[in-house]
Amino acid sequence: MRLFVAVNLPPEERSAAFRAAAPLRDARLPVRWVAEHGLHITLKFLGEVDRGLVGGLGSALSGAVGGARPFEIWLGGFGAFPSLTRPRVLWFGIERHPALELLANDVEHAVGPFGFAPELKPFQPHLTLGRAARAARPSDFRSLGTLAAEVEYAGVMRVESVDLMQSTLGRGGPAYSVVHRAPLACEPE
Ligand code: 2AM
Repeated sequence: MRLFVAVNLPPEERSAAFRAAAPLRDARLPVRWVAEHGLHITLKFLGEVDRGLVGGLGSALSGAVGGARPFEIWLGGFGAFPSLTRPRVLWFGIERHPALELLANDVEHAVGPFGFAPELKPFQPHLTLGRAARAARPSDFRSLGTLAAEVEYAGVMRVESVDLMQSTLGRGGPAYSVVHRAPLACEPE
């Protein structure tokens, strides 16, 4: 099964982010847009994983993040990887927050013993809104700078859990489901 580790948004915030990205979707760019329910912050992509590892991965994640306190992060700002002029991934940004960096680090340590190598690239938290079509050319995105200026979004959310997610690829795009929820420490100090 295809797995990844993510922070999911509360439904109201997910909806607000999706609505804020409407001017981009309306512009008919050669982009495969992520459906509202598919918006999430990826902490670690695991890829194809043996089903037998799910229980162990879930326990390891719970153990790794269970000591962290819930915290709030700000979302907003539109951008693209690698750039707005040659976009492959279009996103809303996530405030750089030490607690989120630590959480991503905890996740790396939790999954490492299962054979998942740490990311070589620095963690750049983002909310993927869409991915450029394979055949898209840079000239298709000439309007993106102007459009970006029209997009207004500033959100805030509380990070209370880390989720082990399954991605099932289908014709209408991937469907995501939570296979294990690892809550951050909820009890008062
Ligand atoms: P993204 O948020 O940066 O787009 C589920 O497929 C998630 O795993 C996606 O949201 C994507 O993160 C990430 N992902 C998918 N395929 C990947 C790959 N081959 N390498 C790294 N991350 C991937």
